[in-house]
Amino acid sequence: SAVRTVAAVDLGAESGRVERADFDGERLTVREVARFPHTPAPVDGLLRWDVDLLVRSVHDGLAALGAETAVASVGVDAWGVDYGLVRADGTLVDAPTCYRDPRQLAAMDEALATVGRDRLYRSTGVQVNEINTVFALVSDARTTTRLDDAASLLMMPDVFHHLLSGAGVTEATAASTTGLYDAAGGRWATGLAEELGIPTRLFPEVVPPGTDLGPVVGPLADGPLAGTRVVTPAGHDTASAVVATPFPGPGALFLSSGTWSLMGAEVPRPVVTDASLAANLTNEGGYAGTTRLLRNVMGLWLLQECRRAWAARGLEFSYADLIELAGREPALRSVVNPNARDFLGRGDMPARVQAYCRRSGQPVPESPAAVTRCVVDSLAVSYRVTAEDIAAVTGTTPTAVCVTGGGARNGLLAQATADATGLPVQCGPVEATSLGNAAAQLVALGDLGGVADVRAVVARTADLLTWSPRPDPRWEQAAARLRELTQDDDRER
Ligand code: LFR
Repeated sequence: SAVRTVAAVDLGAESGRVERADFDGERLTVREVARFPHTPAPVDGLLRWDVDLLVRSVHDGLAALGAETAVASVGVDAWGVDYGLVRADGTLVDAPTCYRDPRQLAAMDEALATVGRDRLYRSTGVQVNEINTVFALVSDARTTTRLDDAASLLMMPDVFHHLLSGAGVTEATAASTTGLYDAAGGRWATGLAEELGIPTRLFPEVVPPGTDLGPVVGPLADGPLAGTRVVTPAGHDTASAVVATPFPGPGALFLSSGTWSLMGAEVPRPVVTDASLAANLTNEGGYAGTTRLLRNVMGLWLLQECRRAWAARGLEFSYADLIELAGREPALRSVVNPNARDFLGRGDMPARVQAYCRRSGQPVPESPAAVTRCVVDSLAVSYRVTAEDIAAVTGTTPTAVCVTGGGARNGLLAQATADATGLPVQCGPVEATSLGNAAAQLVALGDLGGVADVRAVVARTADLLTWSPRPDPRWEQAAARLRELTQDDDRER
């Protein structure tokens, strides 16, 4: 049968990709056309993304794909929370800032002092997290003039959809990461914004994933992408990953594992209760009106930053090397709270892990192997605690964990996750985000029926590997230790 080709642009915090997605009616495959590492750097006092590099790379990747085949549509997903400020004439005010700027910590504390945790949570359903857009905007409003010139705010995927189609709208899953969008009400939390001094004129119209934003415009329209539509997928990368997560059955949790580990349950509507507030579980928008009830766990960022620090000292390790070395270390000597503020910013990560262990009276991991083991164990224990919290908040016992993204390749972490949670851990596909992005476009084009169809196709196409839990009471003790450490960390704020 005829093959349909769409372009999935997936922008992660470490690298961006332009993927060619082909659907032949049976199988959905993606192939990388272009990949471009990128990194934020300080400009004019703020940590910012290299948006020019991203724009150029997306353009070149799409041009290359268009030169090789007809592309029915293009859609962009990206990491959450960051945004571009757009002037009335459609140009960006300046380069988008990065959520790892330390300014966000002070802004969060200010917002907590102004309106309180309860108000922040209950008006949006979003966990109170330093990285949220709301805190960047509080900082913008109080310490800069960058909002003065801005007519609207577009989330990162929308910035690219805007360039490609001219449409100045925000896609709902991306909006749901801001901490300024009322998940249950399906509208911007304008009252909260006003109390925080954030101008509500910035909030654009919100559209659901799968919206056709029009034809490609500009230089690409005159050549390789003539006739190509711009169709927004679930713009938040994690939401796209969940679209293409092949859940083996009811009660399975997703775990999108990349720079961050996003672990949660797909639920029909937001859960905003005393228990979810206490657990600080977030309600992010999902595909087709679903809610992703999840926790952000700091994720492989910890290892990415360790690798950067070791490389700076002349020690080059691949992930495979580190995993292999760590596998020979004894498990569970020390655990850290991956979500401690200590680890959010950039800088010498091994030293921060060691300092945390020392401060909390645990053995200090010295070698790269021991530090990696500590990180892997800490992530696995965090997944256990998260699974327990989700079970408590939803009243549903989890049945499996489905790992997608680059972390699905990490066998040591997968086995540790199975052992820690006591659940089977299904790994794959690694490219879930791009697959989910492409699939939402294919549904909009009428080639796929809906999310159940998508997951059946993905399950059929992907190589999935399942890890079985090995009972070991030490994980339960480690979970108790992590809960204590987390309480201490929160108290110190
Ligand atoms: C994953 C992700 C997370 C979001 C974090 C910051 O790439 O989008 O879901 O919380 O990055 O944007």
